[in-house]
Amino acid sequence: MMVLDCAGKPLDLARPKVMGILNITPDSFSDGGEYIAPDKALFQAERMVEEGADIIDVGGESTRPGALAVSEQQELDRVIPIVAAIAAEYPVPVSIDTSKATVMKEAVAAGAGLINDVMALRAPGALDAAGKSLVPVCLMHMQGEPRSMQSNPIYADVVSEVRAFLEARVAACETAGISRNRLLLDPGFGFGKTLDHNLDLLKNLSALTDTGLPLLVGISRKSMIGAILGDRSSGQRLYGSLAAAVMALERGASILRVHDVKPTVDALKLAVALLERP
Ligand code: 8Y7
Repeated sequence: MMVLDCAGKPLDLARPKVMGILNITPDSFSDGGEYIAPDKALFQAERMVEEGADIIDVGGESTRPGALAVSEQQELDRVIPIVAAIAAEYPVPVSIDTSKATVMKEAVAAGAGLINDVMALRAPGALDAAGKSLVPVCLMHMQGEPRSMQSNPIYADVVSEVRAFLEARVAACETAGISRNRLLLDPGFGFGKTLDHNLDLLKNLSALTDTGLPLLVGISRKSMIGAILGDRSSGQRLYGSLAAAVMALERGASILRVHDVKPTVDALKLAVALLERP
């Protein structure tokens, strides 16, 4: 059975796992120079752990379409104290959501047990930093870059192109000395994809499982759910997100990255009870 070693904290993927999202990004009322207070972030982390989160994903750079880039120092200042505090306080692994080599290095030094990179280690120095870290790495597919990725994404066959990209990144990792047993794959819902592309990927998610690498899926509250529900705002996408999480699980997802931990844990328990029934 597949058990990942996340900096000394085991993550057993025999059963699906829930990754709770902790964004340390400026709140919308600030001028961009501020970010959420550490005590608020830690309170949210504690709440997610109590609700049954198996991993806490800490991110300091918004990857939303059109989001502004964050400087390295700004990102470090935001995330490192939070990573250190959560890693020390709770038994669950902390995941660092970053594309920057320095942030990977510093976060792992502070106790992070997993690297979650939406750039799949394509940024300068990232392959080397992740390789030296010895923690598992999630490689995500993205077409284009966050600033412009949603302007006109085009694929001949989204499923096979995402798969080919991820396989190429796995090969690049292996060449850099990162062994397969440290890697997870993610199709990157919403990253350079139209609604149709996202639906094709979810429907055919199981086409990505035969690499043998675990799949991580992030669909929680994404615009594909808002679009299907009819222009629904992000706070009104919970029930749709739960349905999508269960369908991703049925199609082979091992880790679900979500905002709403408790509802997702409940939904996945029901799905597991059915899926494990002979
Ligand atoms: C994903 C992600 C985001 C995802 C992985 C959002 C950081 C956008 N989405 N990481 N990050 N997979 N692995 O809506 O789908 O949460 S940010």
